Amino acid sequence: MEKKIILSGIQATGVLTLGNYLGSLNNWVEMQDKYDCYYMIADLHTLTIRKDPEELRKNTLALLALYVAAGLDPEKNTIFIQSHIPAHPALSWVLNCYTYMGELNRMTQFKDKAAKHADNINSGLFTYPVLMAADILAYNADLVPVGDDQKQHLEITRDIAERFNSIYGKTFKMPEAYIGKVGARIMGLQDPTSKMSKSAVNELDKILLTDTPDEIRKKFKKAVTDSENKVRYDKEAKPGVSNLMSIYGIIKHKSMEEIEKEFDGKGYGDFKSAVAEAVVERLEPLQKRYNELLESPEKLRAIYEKGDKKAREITDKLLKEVYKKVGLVI
Ligand code: ATP
Ligand code: LTN
Repeated sequence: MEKKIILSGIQATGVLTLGNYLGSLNNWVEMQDKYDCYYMIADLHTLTIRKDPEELRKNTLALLALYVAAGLDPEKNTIFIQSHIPAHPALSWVLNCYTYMGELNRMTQFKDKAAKHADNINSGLFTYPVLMAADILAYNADLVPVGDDQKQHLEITRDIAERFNSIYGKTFKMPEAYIGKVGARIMGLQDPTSKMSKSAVNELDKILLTDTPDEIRKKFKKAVTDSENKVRYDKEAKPGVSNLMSIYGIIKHKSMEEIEKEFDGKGYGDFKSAVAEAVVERLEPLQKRYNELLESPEKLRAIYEKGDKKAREITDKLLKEVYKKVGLVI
């Protein structure tokens, strides 16, 4: 039987957080044996927010290094850079003409980002989901592993695909979001009612994948909990503790009940240090590989060049089919 196709990507906006890792990258690693996987660095999407050019270039290669350091095997997965594949923006243009302003107006990420960057509400920010739809549809992806916050973008991708298919006959496969049961939304350590985000201003709110063991310990020690001093999962009443339990559960492959049992009779101090140690232990080998890879840019180049080539072959074919269907001379 043919393997199902997976596609996903992350923007090159800076160092990833533990939320990005547990919500997406970690799931990708677990999928690499079972599926035909395409993982890209979404550098074109990053242009929607103004960035220093040198910083963007650096972030792009750093993110690639992080993909590999997190466990994505370049031999098993197609790892590539979005801007190196001309079919993405080309298909995105066509799809723009099959997407309504009203649909884009409903996107919560657009509203959030527009509010955060009121001085630069550019049309790229508005049509961001269409480029994302092109990323996905260009590979006939079956599944798209993302965190819960990207669900709406998957829905609009399906709407666009369905609209196009109903006009021109079956062209695109209907993709589905693949959202991990746990870790879909890791919350901030200081504000456990909103998601941990790499752009958070409060450094204590987020664990960066490049944090040192001491920084990680310090941040968990200061994580907001409650006054009950009992390790019990209750997302509404105990958002802080429940978030720490989710983090611990994913890393240790334990259910919430098992964690409650493990820390029965113990206070938050013990629990927090156990969570911190689990995270440190998980991130240490990742950081070592990451630093090694950053030292060898030629290795990184070889990885993306190989991925780019395969991605180009696949998408060129699909783009031609789309051009033909809409009436362009090919
Ligand atoms: P920014 O702060 O710049 O908006 P971000 O931290 O929200 O960035 P993205 O680049 O938008 O990160 O997302 C990368 C991937 O990580 C996506 O699949 C997203 O769903 C996932 N993700 C982001 N934040 C979390 C989180 N707190 N918990 C789980 N998954 C997350
Ligand atoms: N919008 C996503 C990044 C992204 C993506 C994609 C994810 C761009 N293109 C295609 C999955 C599939 C984000 O902000 N995390």
